[in-house]
Formats: sequence, C-alpha cells, structure tokens
Amino acid sequence: MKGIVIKVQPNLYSVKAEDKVIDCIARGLLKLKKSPILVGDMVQVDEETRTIQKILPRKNEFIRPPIANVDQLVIVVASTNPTPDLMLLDKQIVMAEKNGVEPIICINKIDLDADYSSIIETYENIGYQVITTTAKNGIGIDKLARIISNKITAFSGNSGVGKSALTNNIFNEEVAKEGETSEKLQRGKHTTKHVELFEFANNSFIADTPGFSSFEIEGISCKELADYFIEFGKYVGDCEYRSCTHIKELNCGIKKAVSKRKIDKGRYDRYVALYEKIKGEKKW
Ligand SMILES: Nc1nc2c(ncn2[C@@H]2O[C@H](COP(=O)(O)OP(=O)(O)O)[C@@H](O)[C@H]2O)c(=O)[nH]1
Ligand SMILES: [Mg+2]
Ligand SMILES: [Zn+2]
Repeated sequence: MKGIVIKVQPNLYSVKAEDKVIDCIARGLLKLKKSPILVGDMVQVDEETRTIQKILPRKNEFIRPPIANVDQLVIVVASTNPTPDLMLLDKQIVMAEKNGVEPIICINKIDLDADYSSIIETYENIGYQVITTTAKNGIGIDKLARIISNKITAFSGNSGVGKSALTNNIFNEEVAKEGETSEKLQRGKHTTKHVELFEFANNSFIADTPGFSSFEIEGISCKELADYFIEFGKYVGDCEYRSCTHIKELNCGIKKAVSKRKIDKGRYDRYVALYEKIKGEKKW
C-alpha cells in the first residue's frame, strides 16, 4: 500500500497509510541510497513485513530541514511586535519559488494597532495569496485551515510572529508551545533537524520544524535570483541585454517598470540588496 512518511528516527519510519500509522523499516537497498528517506516522502510499504519498499518520485526536497514534497510555505509576519521584516519575507519567497513550493503570506496579530495595508497591496499585486489572522482569538483561522487542507504545509517566519499560536488554533489544542523563542529551542540538540508531520484533518499535514524559519538563501546564484522575483518576468523582455542583471544597465525593462510603478520599489530595492549579497559571498 501507499503511504506518507510522517516521522523519521534512526532506522525507523512512521508511515501514515490508509488511516493507520505503521512503524516501518526500509528495504536494504533504500538505506544504501545517497538520498535518504525523508519526512513527506510518499512510499510503497508492505504491511506484513512493515517494510518500505519504494520511494515514489518527489515533488521537491529540502536538506535543511530534511523534508520532501512540501506543497506550501505559509510565511508568517506580525502586523507589529515584531516589526515586519520584508527582507526576510522576500528571502523566504525566493526559496519557496526556487523549490516549487507555493508561498502564502499570513499577516498575524491584526488585533494590534498597526498599518499593514501596504504589505497586502504589494504582495497581492504580485499575485500572492495574503491572509490576515489573529491567532489569539481565532480570526482568519477558518480561511487558513481551508487554504492548507489536503496539502503538506510548513510555517516559517521569525520568532514571535505567532507560528505556534496559529498551529495550536488550527489543531484546536496545544500542540506547540507559544512564546518559546527559537533561540531557546535551538539550545536543545538537533531541533532544527527534527521534522515531523502532524495531520490536522484527513490528508492535511503541517510540518513541525523550526528549520524553515532560520533559513538563509542557499544554492541560488545571483544570475537566477530575478527568476524568483516573479513579477519581473513580465518586463525582462524589455531589457536591452538578455544577460541584464537589472542593476547597473541603462536600458533595463525592470528599472523602467519600477519608475512607472509597475513593480514595487521596495521589492526592487531588496532584489538589488540580495543580488549584491549573493555576489559578494561568491567572491569571498
Ligand atoms: N496580540 C496578539 N498576540 C499574539 C497573536 N498570536 C500570537 N501572539 C503572541 O505572540 C507571542 C509569540 O507567539 P508564538 O506563537 O510563540 O510565536 P512563534 O515564535 O512564531 O511560534 C506569544 O506571546 C503569543 O501569545 C495574535 O494574533 N495577537
Ligand atoms: Mg513557536
Ligand atoms: Zn534589466
């Protein structure tokens, strides 16, 4: 039968298959493979021998945190407290786009007095789904639960934005400790590497891992960066050079679109900053 790996321990894999969780071992050959079995893997299991026989093709895979087949990344920012970090938000969107994961932006703590309308405008104009929530009293949770149903979803966002509170609200019980900073969590060993899938409704999984929150841009060259600022796509044809970096070139379609306010200036500025950062790291 087919199932999904929800937990990985040394030589033991918990597989959710047809309403049961089966603790399995892996067929010898699979253990030898360079790429190990990951949480999120769809697998073929033999129920009698409790053996994983085959890993089905992956949609995507991450090394840190170790997880496969993530459908969506819910990137959480707080309307305030902490102040939204749009650079971090854009980095996470870039990593999601690079890996074929749909980014969804969740503005939490809308009960607090803060103006977050420009964040909604900027990201909805690009075509991203933006939802607003108050984890504290459940506002927007129904919508969030609908969006993440029948999918594998990971939450990301810096410490204190309300990821644990949102998760607890979705499950309607305390599955994650609130107010616990990632620094605290990281003091425990292997926490950023620990990943587990929790099923909150049939076929709807939340990946519980602090690993997505601390990620830096990895494995992306400055050349491909513009591909993951998806709103640039419409205008790259207007650049004079096909190899345009959209930074110093004079006749650049992206820069023209920024000056005509077709592309958000803040997003463009963060693109430039990220580009320079990646380029600098490479030289170093
Ligand atoms: N006012 C308000 N506080 C919230 C909300 N969501 C979470 N918090 C609080 O913000 C703090 C951090 O939340 P937590 O879920 O631990 O954030 P995490 O670090 O992203 O997991 C906790 O004290 C929560 O009670 C919200 O919607 N409104
Ligand atoms: Mg937390
Ligand atoms: Zn250009």
